[in-house]
Amino acid sequence: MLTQEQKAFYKENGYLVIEGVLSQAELKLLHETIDELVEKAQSLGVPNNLCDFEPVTEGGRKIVRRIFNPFEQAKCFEELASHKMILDAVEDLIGPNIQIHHSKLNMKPARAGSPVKWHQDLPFFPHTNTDLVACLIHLNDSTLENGCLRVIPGSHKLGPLDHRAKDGTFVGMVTEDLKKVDMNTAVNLPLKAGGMVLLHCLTLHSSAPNTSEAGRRVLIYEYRASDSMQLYGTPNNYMGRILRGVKPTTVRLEEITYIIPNYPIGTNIYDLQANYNG
Ligand SMILES: O=C(O)CCC(=O)C(=O)O
Repeated sequence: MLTQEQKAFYKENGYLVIEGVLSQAELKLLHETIDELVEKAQSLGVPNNLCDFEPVTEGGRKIVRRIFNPFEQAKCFEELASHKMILDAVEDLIGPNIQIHHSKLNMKPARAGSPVKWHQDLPFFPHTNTDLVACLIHLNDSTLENGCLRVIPGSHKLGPLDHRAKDGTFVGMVTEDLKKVDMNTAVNLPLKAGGMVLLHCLTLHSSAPNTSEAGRRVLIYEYRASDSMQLYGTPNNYMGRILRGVKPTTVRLEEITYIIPNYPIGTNIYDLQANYNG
C-alpha cells in the first residue's frame, strides 16, 4: 500500500520511485530466464517476433535491444506482472480493476544501448481515459552512465504533446512541443536493482545511451484501469487480461484530444525515433 505522501507525490509529479520491490533471488531467476531468451533471439536473426536488435554489432554478434512481450515469453514474467506489491501500488494509483496493456524488456546493453528520446507513452496508444501507469522494474542498478530513466516532473499535466515531424509523420518523440517544456527541470532517476518507477502515461521521459561497461535491463509493464479502452495501437495476445478486480461493464471517457498516431502497427519506438532527423 502506498502512503498518502506517495500518492500525493505521484499526483503532483507523474512518477513515483519505490526501492526494494524484488529480492536478489527473484532478480537472479529473471536474469537467468532473460539470458536464455537472448541466446534464442540471437540464433533467430532478424526480423523475428521475440526481439529487436541494436543497430551495432559486437564481435560480429547481434546485440539484443528489446525483448517483445515478455509477459508471454516466459511464465516468470507473466507471474511477476501480478506481484502483490506491484499491483497494490498500481491499485492505489488507478483503482481496483486492473488490466495488463502490454509488456516489454529494454536491455540497454553495455557500450551499445540505444537512447530513448523524450516522449509520453499515451500518444502511442490513445485510450478513452488517462488511467494508465507504466511500472519500470529495474533488474540492474541504473546509473547516469548506463542510461537511467529521466523524467520531467509534472509534465503529465500538459496533456498529450505532439510527437510528429513537420510532414505529419508520427516519430515517437516530442518535437515542436518540447519548446513548451523547461528542460532544466529534468530529473535523473538512478535506482538500485530490484526497485521500480511508476510512471503516469503522460509523463515525459527519456534515457541516454549506455556508454558504460554495465548493462541496464528494465522490465516494463503497462497497466490500465479496466474501464479505459484503446483507440489506436499495436494489439497483443494478452492485452486486456484482467490481473485484479472485475470485468468492465462500462467504459469511461475523459475529455481529451489526441493526434492519431499514424505509425504502421507493430513499429517500435527506437525505429520511429531513429527515422526523425529534425
Ligand atoms: O528503457 C528506457 O530507458 C525507457 C523506456 C521507454 O520509455 C519506452 O520503452 O517507452
